[in-house]
Amino acid sequence: MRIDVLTLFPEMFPPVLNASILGRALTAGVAEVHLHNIRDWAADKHSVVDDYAYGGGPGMVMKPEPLAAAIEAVRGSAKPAGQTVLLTPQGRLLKQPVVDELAVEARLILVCGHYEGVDERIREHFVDDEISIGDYVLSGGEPAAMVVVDAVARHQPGVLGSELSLEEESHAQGLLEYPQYTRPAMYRDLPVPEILLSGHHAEIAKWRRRQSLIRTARRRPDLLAKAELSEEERRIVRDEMAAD
Ligand code: 4G0
Repeated sequence: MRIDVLTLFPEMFPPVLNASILGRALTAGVAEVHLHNIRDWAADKHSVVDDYAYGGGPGMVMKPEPLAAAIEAVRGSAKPAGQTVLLTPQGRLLKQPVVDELAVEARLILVCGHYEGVDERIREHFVDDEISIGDYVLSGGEPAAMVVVDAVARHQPGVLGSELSLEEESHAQGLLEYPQYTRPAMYRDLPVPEILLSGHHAEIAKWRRRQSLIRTARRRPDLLAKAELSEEERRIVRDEMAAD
């Protein structure tokens, strides 16, 4: 997969993209990220990319010409063009199904807005999709674009965790993860739950499933509406919700 990022701050990306599992995946060539400075497509000698809002009001708006030129140039540089996605608090919320949808594309163009927003004509005529990483406003779309790159790269074959079986995926579908422990078995006066040291794999799997259910009931009861649970699992959830 190839991801092109259009931004006024390309220098923000390498420290994040080169770190951790994402860095390893990109170095291994699992995906390519190409960074482009929108300012390079500004027409005037001062490289102006923003202007006052028609109708007045506080803050600046990103001008259409540099953004349109950047999108068209980057679209032309590889085929097929792929989806052009604007990161904006007004977009559809990024959830795992949205990540799965983006991850199958051969190409993505991520557009990072700044100032108070982007000229509406760009949104209407040059952008295919608008995505928000959550209901809050950032000073720019860059952190949101990094979130999309990370989430999408995790799905590429060869990245740690991407080979989870359909069986494992659908089992954990829509529930929070169970608690994890590693050595030492006793840290200060805090033991690891005994069951995890027992070697009884079936019992461990049961315990983990129960922990996932309890956690989800406590922290994200909204997720339970969509989860596929057995009668026994529904009972565990009901008991946990009643225990206040
Ligand atoms: C476009 C994304 C870009 C429009 C971007 C702001 C939060 C997110 C930006 C605006 C962003 C997110 C209309 C304020 C840049 N902030 N939640 N800031 N407006 O994904």
